[in-house]
Amino acid sequence: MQRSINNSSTPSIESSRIAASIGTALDRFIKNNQAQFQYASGELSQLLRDIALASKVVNREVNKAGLIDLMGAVGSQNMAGDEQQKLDVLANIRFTRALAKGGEVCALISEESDSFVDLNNAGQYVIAIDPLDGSSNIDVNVSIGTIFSIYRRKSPAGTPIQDIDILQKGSEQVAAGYVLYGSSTMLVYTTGHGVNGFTYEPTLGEYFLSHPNMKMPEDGKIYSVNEGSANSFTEPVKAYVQFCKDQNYTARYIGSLVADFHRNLMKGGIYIYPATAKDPQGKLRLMYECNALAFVVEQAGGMASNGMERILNVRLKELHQRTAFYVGSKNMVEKAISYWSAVESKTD
Ligand code: FDP
Repeated sequence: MQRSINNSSTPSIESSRIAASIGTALDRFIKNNQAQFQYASGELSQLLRDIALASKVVNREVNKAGLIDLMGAVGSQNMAGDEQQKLDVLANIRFTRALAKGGEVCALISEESDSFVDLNNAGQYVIAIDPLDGSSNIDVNVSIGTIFSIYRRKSPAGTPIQDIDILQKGSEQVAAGYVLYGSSTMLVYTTGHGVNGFTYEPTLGEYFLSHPNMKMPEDGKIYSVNEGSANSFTEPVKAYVQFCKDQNYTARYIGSLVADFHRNLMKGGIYIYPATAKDPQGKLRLMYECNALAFVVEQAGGMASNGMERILNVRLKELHQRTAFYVGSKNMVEKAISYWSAVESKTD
């Protein structure tokens, strides 16, 4: 008997169980959503592709770090005073090179460079990047990440870069995201229209949409803070951490910001890096760590604060400015910062 090719029992190409769809490739997703962006010129799309490409190269190097001489320190310190690891330096080179070649970026601010790096003066975008975050975890095969923030320059293209281009508030970001080099590698980003997550398929060499329109649970039961520093926490932080224990919350702290953030985004939770005696302003950097994650978390329905103020409203005075950071599920962050308001009202 001859079968008709129009037989209605024939599964459609989209829903076939024999060859399940692997999802939308990042390139296609960027192209399909380009029109959402108010400066829909394709430049931001190209910039996101450049970041994705560099992250694939870094991913390759992270994956074989134990086999070739890529582990350990290079013997120098970065601007923030952290010992630079070989992979930190290498990731910085990979991202800088990809962004320089792309031509869309006029200035790059990196954790690994003292001042901003001039790229293409005709470029419309400023990028702040932590090429490899969580460096203390590199040598021990624990998840690490890349964090990036993208701003549109304010001065006319083709003129010298000015402070107004560089020192923009987090609320002025046009896109931000992170790459997590974990049990699988993921790229998560927002352009201000929700958050989407892509998983890297190494055999195809491509990211595919795996987590569309990510939403953070409003509540959670995970708290992430380095309790080894608890003796030097301020009273409001001590009181909130005690509250978490009284609620029987689960403590989870990897010590890699991107990994801790990503887990809490998926499951609901709060990450805190408060001011401590060692780091009175907090340890994390506003420009290339906290602003990006604050933009992502707000777009996913969560919240980010320095304890007093919304992170995205904090005024930036210098490139490597540090801040205290409370980020996560909305109700949890609100609860944590309510301990600050209690202290303030007592001292009024
Ligand atoms: P690292 O110093 O290893 O680069 O960005 C700094 C950071 O890691 C974050 O990724 C991490 O969450 C935090 O510092 C860990 O700091 P502590 O070791 O002080 O907890």
